[in-house]
Amino acid sequence: MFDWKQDPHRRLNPLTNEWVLVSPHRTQRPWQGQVEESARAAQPEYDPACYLCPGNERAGGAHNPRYTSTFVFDNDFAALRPTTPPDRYDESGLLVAQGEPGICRVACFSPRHDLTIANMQPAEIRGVVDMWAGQYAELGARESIRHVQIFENRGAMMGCSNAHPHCQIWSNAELPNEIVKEQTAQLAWRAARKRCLICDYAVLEDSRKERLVDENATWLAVVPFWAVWPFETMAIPRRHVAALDALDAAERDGLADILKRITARYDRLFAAPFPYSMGFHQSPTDGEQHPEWHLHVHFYPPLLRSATVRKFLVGYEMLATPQRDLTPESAAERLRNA
Ligand code: H2U
Ligand code: ZN
Repeated sequence: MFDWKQDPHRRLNPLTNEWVLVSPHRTQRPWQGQVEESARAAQPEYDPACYLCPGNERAGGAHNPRYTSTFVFDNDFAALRPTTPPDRYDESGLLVAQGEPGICRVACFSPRHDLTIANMQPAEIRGVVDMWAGQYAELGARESIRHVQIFENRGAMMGCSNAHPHCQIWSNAELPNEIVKEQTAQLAWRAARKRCLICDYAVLEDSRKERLVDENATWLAVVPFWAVWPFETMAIPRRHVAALDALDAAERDGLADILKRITARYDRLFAAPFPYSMGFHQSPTDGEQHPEWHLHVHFYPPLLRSATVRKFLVGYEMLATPQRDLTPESAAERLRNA
């Protein structure tokens, strides 16, 4: 048997059936790569130039209400439009395209421009959880919407254009690539073993502890065994629950708590605001029963070794398979200690 801490090996992501190459011996390699600008200056509580702050004007002339908790609006530059005809084009099976109708929204977490999940109060984050659950239920109830993707880009490094705490919600009729992969894997696991893949995984990680980052009574957070990004994490509800709107009150508080714990650990890791893309994977809203689906959260942060040095998915990773040097076990240990 190879040595996990020394020998190059590949690990399977059972949710996507894709492999990641792990090269632990390379963590000693000298580095002469990119050095970027460090942490951004502190933000004001209210920014008159921010298109998300209460009362301010957005592109196109709409004015935000003087909201006091969360605030959701249709994206003024929506990537999807509800009126697009869903026609299919197919030329020899080589030029295949399909019209994609959908609805895109932006959701502010707080009227305060300077807050992030890590420094919001638990009760405020609980309000955000309820907003997410409500958006999933409301958009998902529409005939034309079979998938609702809630995601947050945080930090300029992840292409986020505005520091005001917010997320995006893209909803549409066809299942996106990552959802198709995860649904296929969860269906196959259930068919073969009569159990849920993510329930089984959560029990295993809870007993091993070495990849556990944090936990509470209803949720746990791990660096997945198959993580691609150096400090990638996944938050999983302990109970088998398919989507946000099915979480009970204790689980909603638990989600607010685990998100605060994860993001606070991230910010402490390199003593700087930690950029990431995060989002929920949950049951499609296609009107079918989905007993195979287990709600979870993915955090994909780009940072590798400091607040300024990020991991790039280039070269071998673009052409062959993702690769990492730092083991998921070492990453989890560093996050536990942060
Ligand atoms: P980011 O979180 O990726 O920076 O996105 C902010 C979103 O806000 C982006 O999708 C939208 C952009 O289209 N937006 C508006 O809807 N109205 C505005 O006035 C500016 C930005
Ligand atoms: Zn703002």
